[in-house]
Amino acid sequence: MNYELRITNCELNFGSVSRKPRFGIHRVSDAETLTRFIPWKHLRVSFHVLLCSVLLTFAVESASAQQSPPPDDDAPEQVVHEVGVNLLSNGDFESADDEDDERPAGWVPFDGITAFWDRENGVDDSGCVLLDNTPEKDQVYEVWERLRLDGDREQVTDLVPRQGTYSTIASTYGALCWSEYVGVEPDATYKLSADVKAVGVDDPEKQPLVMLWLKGYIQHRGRLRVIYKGRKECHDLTDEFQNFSRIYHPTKQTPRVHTMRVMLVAYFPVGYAWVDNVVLEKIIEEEE
Ligand SMILES: [Ca+2]
Repeated sequence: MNYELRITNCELNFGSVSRKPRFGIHRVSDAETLTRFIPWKHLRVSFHVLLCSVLLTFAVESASAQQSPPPDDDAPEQVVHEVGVNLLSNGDFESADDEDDERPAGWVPFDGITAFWDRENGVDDSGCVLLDNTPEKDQVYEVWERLRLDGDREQVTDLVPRQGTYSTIASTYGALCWSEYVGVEPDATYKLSADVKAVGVDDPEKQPLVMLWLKGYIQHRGRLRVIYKGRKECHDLTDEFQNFSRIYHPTKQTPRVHTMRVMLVAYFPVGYAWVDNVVLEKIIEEEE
């Protein structure tokens, strides 16, 4: 049991997105966030709960380590990728979905409150994704809950007035979006890169922290479960695009991973971020 896997399976539970954050333990879902972005006032109030959660998690992990791993009940056929080919079909956000020309192809439909298809502020005035972490978090939770229940993804136009820096979604989950799923080639090395720019709202010198996540999944009991994740933190952003990249080994420590996807997130500080030319490609890693 390696440390990264333990962290993957030990997350603070924010429960239903319609409620305020609360602490606990849960299996990883796509709604997790980093503990470091939880407001400190919540951490202080709930420290004893957090401590109990961590202790309980280690107990659970120790117990589960004694057992055989859960079966991968519907693993797809193994894939083989060509080196240097972008595995994301619309990483440059230029193509519209076949069934809805108001949203880009190749990406999980954006939530319409923290993520938007911006068709003119990408590289060379092209299309990109705009991540806006300025909305009030309680309103975002309501929208996400509505999306979960009925899939309504209309753009939210009646934003409630912002109460302050720490009442925004920037202070908890951040603004986010997901790519389509892509098969994973066993033992392959991947590079994820993107062009990123951002502007701060409360302080022009403090731009949102953008992260390029790669998440790896297994199929278990009829649903995909995250057992691998890694991120590239994009610091020192400006209003000019910069390219960021990181190398990932999704099956090195978690060999059962067979599916992956990209998650783009704009965390605190409060502001706007634009991401374009997202490239996920198999590479041949040079030996040092
Ligand atoms: Ca573009």
